[in-house]
Amino acid sequence: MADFKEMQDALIAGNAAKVKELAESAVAEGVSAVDILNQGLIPGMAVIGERFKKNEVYVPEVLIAARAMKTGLAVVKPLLAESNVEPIGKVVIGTVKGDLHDIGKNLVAMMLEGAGFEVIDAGVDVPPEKFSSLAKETNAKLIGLSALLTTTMPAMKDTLDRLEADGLRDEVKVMIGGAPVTQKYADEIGADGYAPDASSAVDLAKDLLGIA
Ligand code: B1M
Repeated sequence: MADFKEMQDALIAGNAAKVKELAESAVAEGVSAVDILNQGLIPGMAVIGERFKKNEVYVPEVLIAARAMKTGLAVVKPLLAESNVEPIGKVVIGTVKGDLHDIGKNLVAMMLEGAGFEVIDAGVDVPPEKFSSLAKETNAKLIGLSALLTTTMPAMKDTLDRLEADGLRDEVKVMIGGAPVTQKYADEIGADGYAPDASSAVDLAKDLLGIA
């Protein structure tokens, strides 16, 4: 029988090989993708998120756990597609134009995936028009913008302006983050929210989309 506690513990410890093995044997036993996600992988990542928020673990542990989470997700992803499980929400995320930093953005993307969101990762150095066209194509109602340089923060405002010009601003919420970004800056440029770290970004994404 699938041992979800063992799966959570392996994920929290960042043991990707063990997570893969446990997820694969759960699949072989006929456990559903939803149960593997909701009872094994997501609660494990939630523990890491809470510990990260309280400074009980740091970026390296989170990245290692996130990699283990990704390994588990890769095992269940094909089953999820088959069982038509609806994601809780869709997010387009990327690092803004001119900015190549992606470690924080990737962490936010992984935590969102871990919380059940479908994440469309636009990558780095993403121009405003690309965010806008991706939101339109995918019908995502949330865009996440990451910037690590003070010189690239204005590209966040440019992206909001682009969404406005494309008539999407009322339909799409925009959350922003990255080391130099602040709540004050989010208020100044009219973003819908700011998150200081990856687990707060998950809470904010749920808030903005009205997900309990
Ligand atoms: Co760069 N770099 N870098 N760099 N780099 C910084 C950002 C810098 C602060 C270093 C310094 O001088 N002390 C400085 C910026 C100064 C400033 O603008 N005020 C800087 C500079 C100047 C540069 C270059 C210009 C250097 C040069 O070439 N002269 C250059 C720019 C390249 C470019 O982007 N065009 C450059 C290049 C690079 C590398 C390529 C070498 C590498 C990036 C590798 C990569 O990302 N693949 C790099 C790195 C690694 C850093 C530091 C050391 C670490 C950044 C990082 O990954 N942190 C950084 C110094 C620092 O931050 N202490 C620095 C770990 C990561 C988990 O944290 O990204 O903050 P962070 O993400 C957090 C939160 O911010 C938040 O959640 C994450 C997890 O908690 N968050 C969000 C992030 N995005 C979010 C989005 C959200 C919500 C929350 O919603 C959507």
